[in-house]
Amino acid sequence: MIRLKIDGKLVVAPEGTTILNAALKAGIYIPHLCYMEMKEVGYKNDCASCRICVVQIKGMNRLIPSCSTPIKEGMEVITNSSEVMHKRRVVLELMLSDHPKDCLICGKNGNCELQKLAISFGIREMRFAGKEGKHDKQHSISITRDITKCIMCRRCETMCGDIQGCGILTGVDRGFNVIVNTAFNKNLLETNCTMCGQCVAVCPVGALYETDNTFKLVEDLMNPKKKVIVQVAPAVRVAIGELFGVAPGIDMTKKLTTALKRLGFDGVFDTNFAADVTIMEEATELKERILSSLKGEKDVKLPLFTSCCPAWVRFVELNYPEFRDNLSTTKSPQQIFGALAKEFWAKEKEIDKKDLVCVSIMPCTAKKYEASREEFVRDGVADVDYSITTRELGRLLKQYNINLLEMPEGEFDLPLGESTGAADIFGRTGGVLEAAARTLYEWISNGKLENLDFVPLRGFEEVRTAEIEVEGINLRVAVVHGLGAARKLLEEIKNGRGHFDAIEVMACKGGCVGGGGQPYHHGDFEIVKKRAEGLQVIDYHKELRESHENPCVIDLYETYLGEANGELAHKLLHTHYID
Ligand code: HC0
Ligand code: SF4
Repeated sequence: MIRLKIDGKLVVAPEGTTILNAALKAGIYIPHLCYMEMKEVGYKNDCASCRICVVQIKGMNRLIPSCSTPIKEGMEVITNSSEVMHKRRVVLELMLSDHPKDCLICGKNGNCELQKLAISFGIREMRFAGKEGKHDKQHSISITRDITKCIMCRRCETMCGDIQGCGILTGVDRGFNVIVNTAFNKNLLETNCTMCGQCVAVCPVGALYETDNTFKLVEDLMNPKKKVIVQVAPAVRVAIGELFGVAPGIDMTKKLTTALKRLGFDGVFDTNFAADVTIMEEATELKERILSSLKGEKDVKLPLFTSCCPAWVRFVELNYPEFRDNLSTTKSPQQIFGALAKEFWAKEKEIDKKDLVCVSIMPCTAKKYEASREEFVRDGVADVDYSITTRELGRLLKQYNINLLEMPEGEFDLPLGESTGAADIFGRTGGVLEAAARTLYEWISNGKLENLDFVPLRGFEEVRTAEIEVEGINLRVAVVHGLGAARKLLEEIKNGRGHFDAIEVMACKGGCVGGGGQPYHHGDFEIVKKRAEGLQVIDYHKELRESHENPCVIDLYETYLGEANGELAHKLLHTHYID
């Protein structure tokens, strides 16, 4: 352990700790901008490019960045001398000198870390004349890039390269023109970008943000010719409260249903219902593939990969086409919901599906892209018309002066609002596979599973594996979160190492609870963990915790769909993947 003084306070911290971390741990705040670290998931951006975190060391005649300087025995650090304050301010003013000043219409207005620094430093005049870069805004279906706003903190580059293994974003150019960009300034959709939005989640400024669909939604809601219905993803319910001052992980489902009804939706439904349907289809698919393989049939595609994460699907399509047929053909719950709403619910309600607008609220930016894929358009009608993120919903509720906290408790509409605990855990890493395992175990054994908790599949290790024995069959399964980790596992499998029957992959660390559309966590992964725990608590408290026990799902198959993976189910609930 190293002993040092920071602002006269004795601080003890392990060797290798940076001054910044030692200070933060000791409750001494040093402002910083580019630095971000999430130890639990191996994310560390410490390029020391912004220099906001400079401090003075007694006996040294220059200021040093605290984020990249390790502590030393006997060191005396001063974080708030006049010299430090002066230099920090100059650094900030220089940074602002070439930064656009259109804060009012910026995608990060109110959430911008640079804006917060400018507020705290009381900057009122621009003393230096910088040269603002000239780059047009670049829109994609999921993410908008306003790279003139880039401050070269490189957080997105570290996220995309080190954690997601995608390497789409990198520093280019020199001087005032330096920015993080795609190769040849291509639109993200023209690159191998997966739309995961993890770069958005860490961008401190408005260089990256979700493409906003809220105004489109307002227009649809006031159009008397349209019926507008909404579905809510599992991970949204344990995060939306944060935008209203509630702790992460608190279940806001009941208040949220009322809030959505007050927005004026004609039906307020649950993606969870469709998640239970997904398990019916995906578990059937897995069972069929395993039984075929046991019979010695050739060309059975195992391991089966879950396919509900659209960023993961796009990652496989673009980077590992040889594994494309390993992806489950079952549509994601978002898309299954849309297909059922437009074909089944619309018919029941005698609504022309062309007049029905199906909106989803997702923790994810890639879901916007998924909704737009042409594979999910039938007779010129999309399953899901568009998606908005948790953050967009928070803004919309505030616009409508709907205080989530003051809402009386309500319920989802039926039948597309009924769900089991298995569906809730979809929103955390390992949940889809655990939900599938619960159902598959009972289907193969024809018995009742005593313990529904597949604990080895839980937690936040990069890869978790388990063997599940049922009726003499040994199922080997794995769970991965983060696309970089998935890439490593795929390479292992390609090289003949790692034999599995089923693998769940979620692109974002922690699963959907850590999605690129969730309230900003500002590098605090504990927030993501709390949301995951929140979903687990909901699962524990549900009366039914297995998808195949959902009474509305059972009824749907009996009265409308027929067999799981049967003719109609296949037509509506399955898809194919692109070369
Ligand atoms: Fe997810 Fe989903 S669990 S991907 O993270 O499978 O976005 O929450 O809605 O579709 O259900 C996201 C979350 C979903 C889907 C579900 C799956
Ligand atoms: Fe990289 Fe994901 Fe951002 Fe695309 S969305 S640039 S894959 S981090």
